[in-house]
Amino acid sequence: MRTQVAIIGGGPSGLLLSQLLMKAGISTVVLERKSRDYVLSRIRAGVLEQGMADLLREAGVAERMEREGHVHDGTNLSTAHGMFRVNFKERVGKSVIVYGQTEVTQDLYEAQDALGATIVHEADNVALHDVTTDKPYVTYEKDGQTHRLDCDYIAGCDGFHGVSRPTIPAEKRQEFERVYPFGWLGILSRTKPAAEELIYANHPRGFALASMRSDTLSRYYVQVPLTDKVEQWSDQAFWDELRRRLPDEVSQTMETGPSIEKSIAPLRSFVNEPMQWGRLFLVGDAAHIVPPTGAKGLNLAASDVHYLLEALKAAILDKDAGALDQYGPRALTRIWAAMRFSWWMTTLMHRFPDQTDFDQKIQEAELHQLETMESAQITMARNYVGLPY
Ligand code: RFL
Ligand code: PHB
Repeated sequence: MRTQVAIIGGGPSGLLLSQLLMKAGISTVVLERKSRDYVLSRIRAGVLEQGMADLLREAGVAERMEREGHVHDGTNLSTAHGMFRVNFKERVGKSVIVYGQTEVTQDLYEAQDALGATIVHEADNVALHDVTTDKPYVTYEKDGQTHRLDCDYIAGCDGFHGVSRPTIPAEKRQEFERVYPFGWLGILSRTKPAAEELIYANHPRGFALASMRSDTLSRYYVQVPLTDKVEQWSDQAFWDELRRRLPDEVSQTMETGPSIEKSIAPLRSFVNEPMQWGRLFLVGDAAHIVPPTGAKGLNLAASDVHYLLEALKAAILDKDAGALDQYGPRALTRIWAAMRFSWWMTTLMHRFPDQTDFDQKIQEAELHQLETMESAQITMARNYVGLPY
């Protein structure tokens, strides 16, 4: 088989890139390790920046998002002294859209089907070859047979645990990492959301987040020690803990019910540099991870897709190969800004096991600034709604 761009990974990065390239007249093949049902069963991000929403519009996959997504003009922050709101619309004139990653992925699959895309699911032992030559190729196994895919370029969209990043020799790349000493226990439930907008809560017992997917589907998280196992947490124990950490007025009226999904995610900040190795380009979680506080992961994957799309179009359609070298540096500037914001918001909102009384006071002072200082709110709002591409 031969294609112009081989895409490793059929998550949101891979599918969005494939969709946009195909619309530009560039051929793609997507190789995904899991089944389609498995990919669509993953519950992940829920908040889309305007830049990502615009990219979905450009890709022709925004119809359901426009219909079912909810525009949020601000967010709530809860502290020991009560709750306050940062009004994004008022501070920076922009909003975010609450629409699940699972829905985005579903919409992308349907759009790809409509374009007749080639997406190989359950592709095992994907391996990248000759990526520093002008004739790279990919091999994989499917139904017990080995296949070869020849291509001009490879996009590594295979997430944090994929094969693309380790294809770059260890001595040719650098990893920047911070691992946080806690995780997020999350549940999805068929209940009315606790509030109209998200609530990020800083509480002495630990962080909590009240989020949602729709008017009838809620997503909640509580900070837990890394040693906790999901089996230890009954639904009742989760709701009790969440209630303790959210403001009383919210806890008292909050609807609870059986969880549809429950899982623990570790928190980490991670960047791999460079993002390009010969004709291989890393995109999304394959190149970087942010802690979910701040909702930047999926949105960063989208901005990577935008930069790589521009570079591949210039190289393939306009024969401007130099544009490809600009992909990594352009993407990384935005990635590090989002790294800083996600790290800041994680540090501001969580209880750290080794937090001293001094650290605690600084956290409180910073929250107070955010509550009372317009310039602090502008900075937060500008980052939360997404920096320009
Ligand atoms: P993905 O989604 O991990 O997709 C990678 C795909 O590659 C496949 N794959 C392989 N395929 C072939 N061969 C191999 N060897 C392969 N290895 C892996 C995988 O099966 C998979 O299908 O990466 P992608 O596309 O870069 O997308 C990134 C986003 O998924 C991620 O950044 C976000 O989910 C992060 N995130 C959030 N981001 C936001 O912008 N807003 C949020 O509100 C938000 N909340 C979250 C989140 C992530 C979370 N978890 C569980 C990590 C909340 C949580 C709890
Ligand atoms: C979510 O709804 O899953 C979500 C929302 C905001 C975040 C993280 C996760 O910061």
